[in-house]
Amino acid sequence: AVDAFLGKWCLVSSEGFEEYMKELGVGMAMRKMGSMAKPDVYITKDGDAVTVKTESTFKTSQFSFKIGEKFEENTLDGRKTQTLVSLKDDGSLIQEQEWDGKKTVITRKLVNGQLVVECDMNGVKCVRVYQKA
Ligand code: DKA
Repeated sequence: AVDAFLGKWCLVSSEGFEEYMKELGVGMAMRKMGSMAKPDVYITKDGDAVTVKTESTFKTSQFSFKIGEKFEENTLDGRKTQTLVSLKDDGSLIQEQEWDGKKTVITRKLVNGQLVVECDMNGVKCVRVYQKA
């Protein structure tokens, strides 16, 4: 279930994020702020609705979803995407965002008690690790 993901998470490492943002089409000014930000991520659940809130000095935003139900997401960088989140058998959460004929996939999994976020856009990958607060 999604329960293992619930809680407050703090970014501890990030690799390839600048390149990933570039591939997404994020402009230079926002890439700079995105690279510097050390966000806290709050994952909460209310019934079967899950909310992921990302809080940083630069920007705070959140999205809510139900597993397997498509929704419209407004991303941190201002894209409006059709998003589907699914839960794989191995326990990882797969977030697929589609917009303008483009697609990116964000995978969240728990590894040794840390939240590992892997982003992939056209094969350009980024890995961000969060520690439980
Ligand atoms: C994360 O949760 C990364 C999620 C991807 C964000 C993409 C756009 C950010 C632009 C500032 O750590």
